[in-house]
Amino acid sequence: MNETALPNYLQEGTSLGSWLLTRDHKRIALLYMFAITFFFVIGGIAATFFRLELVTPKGDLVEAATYNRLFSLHGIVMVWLFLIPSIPAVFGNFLVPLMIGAKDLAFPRLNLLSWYLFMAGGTIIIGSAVLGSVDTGWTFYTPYSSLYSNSHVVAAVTGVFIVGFSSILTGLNFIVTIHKMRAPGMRWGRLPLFIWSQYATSIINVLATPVLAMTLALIALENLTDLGIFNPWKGGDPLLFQHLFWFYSHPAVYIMILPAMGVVSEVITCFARKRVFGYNFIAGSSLAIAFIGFMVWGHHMFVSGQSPYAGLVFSFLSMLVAVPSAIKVFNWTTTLYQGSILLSAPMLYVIGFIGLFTIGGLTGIFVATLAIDVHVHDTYFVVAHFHYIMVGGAVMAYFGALHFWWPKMFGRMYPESWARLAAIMIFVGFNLTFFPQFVLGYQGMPRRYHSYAPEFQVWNVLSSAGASILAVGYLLPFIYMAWSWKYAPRSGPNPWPATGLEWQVPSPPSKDNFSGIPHIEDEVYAYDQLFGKSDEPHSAPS
Ligand code: HEM
Ligand SMILES: [Cu+2]
Repeated sequence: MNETALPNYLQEGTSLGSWLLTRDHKRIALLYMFAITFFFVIGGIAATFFRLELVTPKGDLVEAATYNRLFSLHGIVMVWLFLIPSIPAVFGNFLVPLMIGAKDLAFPRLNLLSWYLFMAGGTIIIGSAVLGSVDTGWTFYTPYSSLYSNSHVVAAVTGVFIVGFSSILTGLNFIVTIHKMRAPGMRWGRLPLFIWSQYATSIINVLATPVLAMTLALIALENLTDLGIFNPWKGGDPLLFQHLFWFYSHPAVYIMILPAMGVVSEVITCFARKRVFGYNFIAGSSLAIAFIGFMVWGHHMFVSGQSPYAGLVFSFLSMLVAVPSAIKVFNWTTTLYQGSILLSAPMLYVIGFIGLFTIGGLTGIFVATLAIDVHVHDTYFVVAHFHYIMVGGAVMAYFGALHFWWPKMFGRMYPESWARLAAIMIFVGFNLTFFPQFVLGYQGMPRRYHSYAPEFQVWNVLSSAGASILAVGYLLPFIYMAWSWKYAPRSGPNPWPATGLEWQVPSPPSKDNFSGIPHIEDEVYAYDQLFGKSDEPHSAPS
């Protein structure tokens, strides 16, 4: 059958019902995209307020109590309503079936249920914010969250609890799909690296998220009843909370970064016009990260009163988790070596990712060093570290993915020069916002205060100025992507061109993705076939 004759997935019904009751993984991906974009804006607005507050040392814009609520809202929304779902729920949903040659995910109804759970949890979290929000920070540390906080802790943890089930179900769906629904010839060794990253992420989602759910349920129970799990007066242990929380939340940082790494592997090999270097190592390191990531949670508790011996062990184990990350960075760099590199918009985001993620990872080693962390714990140094990874890394890769697969999702290109401008603004704005925070932290400025000593002002003004550039950088894609949706030129099935099954079907794809069952004969990333180049290390660059 002629595939171009089939209506594409966007044309299969335009009514609201056809969207809200859809079981098509591609439409569910778009539902997630709208939702997380909305939440990204909410998180961004909260950040705008506290960056404005921090322009001057005095607390003149908002009161201390409001400030606490703003950064808590920012953290909760950005972590659970944007970063955790971002790449898996949008691009994982859209691409997993397309990349492995399947018609849909294994459980399409469950997939739709995941989205509804996500929306229900998100609504409760935003509802708790409207009622007055929480002031505990995104980490909900006890005993503050269970004994003293008079904010809406129960509502907020209930929201996060529900959102967690959406992650678990999506993870389960991906694992079964990747095991059971690969097209004939799609061996494990031919899976795109994006699929390997989704697979590793899903394992973490399924194993770690239930621990978070249980912990949050205990917080809610302790708030509502006389339970004494975390309450020291009743024989409970407040530190138990930190153990349980970080047992999920350290692996959770890999839920955010592994999918981003998958995007980087896809984009870099396409725009270097070369087969990715060290396929087995990149795939294996994703699994290694997922595994070792479960053994390092205690590095968040070096100064909590945990035994120094435990601290030593956690410090050592944390160094180990940096190894598979470094393996990836080396392999990506080697992929670039002697490639014919094209600096298109997706590639700019991805190169930005590599630089910023490396800074984030290296400073991770600083904070994982027990003796250093005693000094920089709870300072802006930590804030800078994790933003380099979560914003410089995960958000950068989300935008890279958006620009790379946009033509596939909507069948249209976007204005390339605007897209490059946005990428550069985001890179510059990001560094100006967060690099000063390394200096501030090193100088001893603590995190989570609405006022500070006057000598810290210069770096804070720089940071707020950078945040303004960053905000404009993020706004630009909203505008030109919205424009592109209706007015931009059509893109054709494979605009870059790239290898991979998703690029062999029309853009946008039809509802069932493929008109028959595809049979895979090519090895993965056969860019040397596509561009007629050899993979020899000393071949002349063309
Ligand atoms: C190279 C591997 C990494 C190492 C060795 C590392 C190490 C650490 C350590 C020791 C801390 C605690 C610092 C403190 O509280 O004093 C920390 C904080 C943090 N890291 Fe990393 N990290 C790494 C990668 C990542 C990644 C990939 C992410 C996210 C995608 C991430 C996100 C965070 C977050 C969110 C916090 C702060 C949590 C909070 O207190 O709010 N880190 N990191
Ligand atoms: Cu950690």
